[in-house]
Formats: sequence, structure tokens, C-alpha cells
Amino acid sequence: MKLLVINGPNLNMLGIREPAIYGSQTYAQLEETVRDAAREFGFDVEILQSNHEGVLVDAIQAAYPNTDGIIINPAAYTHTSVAILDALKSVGIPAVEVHISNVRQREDFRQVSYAGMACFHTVMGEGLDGYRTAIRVMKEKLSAK
Ligand code: CA2
Repeated sequence: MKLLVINGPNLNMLGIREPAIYGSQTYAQLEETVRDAAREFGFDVEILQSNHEGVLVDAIQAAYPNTDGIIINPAAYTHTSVAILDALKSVGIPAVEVHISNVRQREDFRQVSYAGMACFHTVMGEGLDGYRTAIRVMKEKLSAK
């Protein structure tokens, strides 16, 4: 089974600033967490990070039709991007949204998630472990088909 894990803008800066919100682990450790969980749950995984909305849209489109599941942390684009929402809807691939922080307890402008409207599940506030949770939830969903 093939999994695409997409990370949005500034996630490559993890561990450099704002450890109180995002923890002190780096983006390399995020990738390691994802690779370990993908192996544990039997997925072939591709991981992508971009600071550019169009690159994220292109990656979602390119996932069709040979990808079984998408895990996405659109970062700041979560709260602004109808383009990412539309891309997820256009491919119709089961998707799980992940946020490292608990966005529900943060600013008002973070209370809307466009991408989340196309995801069957959202994980938030678990730090990098949330990626493992998301991959487990995806495995359960795909195994139930
Ligand atoms: O909690 C999350 O995973 C977020 O998606 C992270 C985004 C934020 O805009 C979302 O509201 C919630 C921010 C990405 C990383 O930003 C950094 C900021 C400072 C230092 C390192 C990373």
C-alpha cells in the first residue's frame, strides 16, 4: 500500500524556534518518525515538504491514481487554502490531517481548516507522534475496505 505524506510551509524549520509550541525535534526527526510508522504499518511512503501552495497542489494531483492514502499537515495553508481542499477533493484519495500543535487551543484565525473538510480524520496536539497516529488510523481505514 502506498502512502503520501505532505508537509506545508515552515515545517522544515522545526526544532529551530518556538519549541514551546512545536517541540524541539527537527524536520529530519519528523521524517524518521514517518518512515518508522510507515514500516510498522506496512506502507511504502513518499514524504514531501514545500513552502509553495502550488507544489502541494501538484503533489496531491500526482498522487492520483496510484496512492492509497494521503497524510497532510498543510501548516499555515490549513487556514487559507481552498486550492488544497479542492485538490484533495479532486483526487478522492482517503486523507488524514495532522497538526503538531493543538490548533483548537490557539488563535481564532487557526480555527478554520479548509483541508480538514476533505479529510476523514484529524490528529492534533500529539507532537510528532501524531504522524504515527495518523498512519495507524489510515491503516485501519484501508483495512476495513
Ligand atoms: O500545529 C501544526 O502542525 C501547524 O500545522 C503548524 C503550522 C501552523 O501555521 C498551523 O496553524 C498549525 C506552522 C508550521 C511550522 O512553523 C514553525 C514556526 C516556527 C518555528 C518552526 C516551525
